[in-house]
Amino acid sequence: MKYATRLNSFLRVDKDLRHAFEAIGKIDGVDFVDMNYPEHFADYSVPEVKQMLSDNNLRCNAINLRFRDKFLHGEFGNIDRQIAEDAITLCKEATEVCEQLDGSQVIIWLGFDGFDYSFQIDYNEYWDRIIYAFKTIAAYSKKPVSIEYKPYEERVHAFIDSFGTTMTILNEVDSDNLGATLDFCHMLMKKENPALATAYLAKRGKLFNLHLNDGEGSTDDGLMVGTVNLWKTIEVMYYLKKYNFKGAVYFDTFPKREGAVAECEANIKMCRLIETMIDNYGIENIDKVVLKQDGAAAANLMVELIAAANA
Ligand SMILES: [Mn+2]
Repeated sequence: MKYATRLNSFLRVDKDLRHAFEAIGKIDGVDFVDMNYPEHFADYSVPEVKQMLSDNNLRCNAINLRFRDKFLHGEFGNIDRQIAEDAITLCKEATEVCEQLDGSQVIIWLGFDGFDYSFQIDYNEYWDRIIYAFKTIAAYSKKPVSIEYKPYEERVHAFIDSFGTTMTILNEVDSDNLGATLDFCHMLMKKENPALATAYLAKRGKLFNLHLNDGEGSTDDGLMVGTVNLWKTIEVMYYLKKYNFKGAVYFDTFPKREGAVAECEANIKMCRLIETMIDNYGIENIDKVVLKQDGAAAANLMVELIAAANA
């Protein structure tokens, strides 16, 4: 499995991108970084970023859209049509930057598209504008584009709030260039079982990216991988391996009090342990248990997986 890490974890104290790349470049097991657009391109040009990545043996994974305050009332669904068009333009620019950096894809999380009150938006009108935007961007982009959903935060209700809404949009846009990015914490917030969406999308080649982290489920805690919902994390990893996920798994964790390097290394250590567990036990052997639809057999599998970690 390939791993990517979160740049902002390393920019918390020292804001210089160059130093962040140097620190990440030294971490064993992380070869990719995700970058935010336009946020991470304020101090260095795209060619300079490209050079710094290569100097540190790093590759660009995804370019993540970050919409600023101007989009407070919505991105693609903004009542001001010019602002909605500007949101699309920003996405188009991000796809060009992704191309120049040879990144894997562009991820669009619409933090402001949504509503806070009943009767605040016309859902069908809003829906059509979201579809129009994704159709436009997917057709324009030479790189794959994916939707990252989150049920709430910044809005009380995000418009694209769930696996179901995301899938309905993907089906309606119907572009090979458009897929989904799953975020483990976001799925917990929605009370979804992360492995279900992972299995469905990975089997169909629509899982463009996976954000691993952990949390208690109420908010986007960004805790280290596997520290709260270990079995759900192992189940997700099983489906990634079963369906041969080719992307880089991204650590979307937020070290607030921990050192960024130590926190990233803990994520890698946890992921490697999970990989060892699954590889030693064998995907086919897990398949056999899963096909039984037997709760006790599932519990026994968990005991055996613990033993398999040290086999
Ligand atoms: Mn995320």
